[in-house]
Amino acid sequence: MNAEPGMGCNFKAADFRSDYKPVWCPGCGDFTVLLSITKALAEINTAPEDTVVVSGIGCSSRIPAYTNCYGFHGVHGRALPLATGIKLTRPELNVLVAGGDGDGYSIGGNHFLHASRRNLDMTYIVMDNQVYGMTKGQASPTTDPNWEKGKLTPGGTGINPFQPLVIALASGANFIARSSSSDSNGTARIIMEAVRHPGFSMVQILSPCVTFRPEQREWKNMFIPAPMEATSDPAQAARRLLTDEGLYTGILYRGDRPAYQPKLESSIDDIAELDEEFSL
Ligand SMILES: Cc1ncc(C[n+]2csc(CCOP(=O)(O)OP(=O)(O)O)c2C)c(N)n1
Ligand code: SF4
Repeated sequence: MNAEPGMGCNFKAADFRSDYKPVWCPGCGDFTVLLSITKALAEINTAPEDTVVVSGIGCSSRIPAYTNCYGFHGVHGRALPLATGIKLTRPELNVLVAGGDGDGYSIGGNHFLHASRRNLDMTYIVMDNQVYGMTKGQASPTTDPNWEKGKLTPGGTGINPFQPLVIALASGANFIARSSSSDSNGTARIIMEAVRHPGFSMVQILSPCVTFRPEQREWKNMFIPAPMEATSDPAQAARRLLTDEGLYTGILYRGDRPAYQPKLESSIDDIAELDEEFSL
């Protein structure tokens, strides 16, 4: 049931919430991200069954269970390939992929590169808390090199953090945005625009882990709305992303690359046919 905005159904954010109560720690930024996702879906005005939310493993990856949409809580780092399969076979669905920085940039890093490159029409929401929350506080790819409290990295990792938005841009993502979970309406607007923009949309949401990175409570005062409009020039976007110290929020790049959506010629119904084809 697809409805054009302003016509037919009028959904509320609550229509996209399931009855499951989140088990996140009180104050975790992921609560607000969930709220922003549901607000965005209500604004897009398609029914819950027109969206599928796919995740890997981590605190943030619990999100599909808390929505009323179709959901797939997959395995660690494998949300993007799952979502790719779903989008290929059910192109009419809105596909949202949600997870953490560990899930998406460590074990899932290779999938992140190729999902950006492939540019299927989906939205990737990464709740970046610069730590592995679920496994109790190890450094992740986006952790600052001097963070000394990581259990496996006393004294800090000493390694420069991964720059997800720069890497998404270089790999071919068609829409790039940054947001902070402390701004639920701003984040909802960005998610809505990301879903509407064709191709692979990358949304980094700085979402504090108050348990293992309590200093991130200060994040609500740190991020600044980008003082310029989104650019469609990748070279300009790269320059901005490399020089804004990760502090600007908003839509930072809107590309115009056509989304990739190959036509599936046929499906193999009989598994025995496959067995025969690949038997040695
Ligand atoms: C193959 C595999 N390796 C490791 C784990 C253990 N593991 C579960 S969640 C997680 C990290 C989660 O961190 P992140 O993705 O940043 O999400 P957060 O919990 O911070 O939201 C790890 C390493 C696993 N479940 N499966
Ligand atoms: S451990 Fe951190 S990321 Fe996980 S629920 Fe608690 S505050 Fe959120």
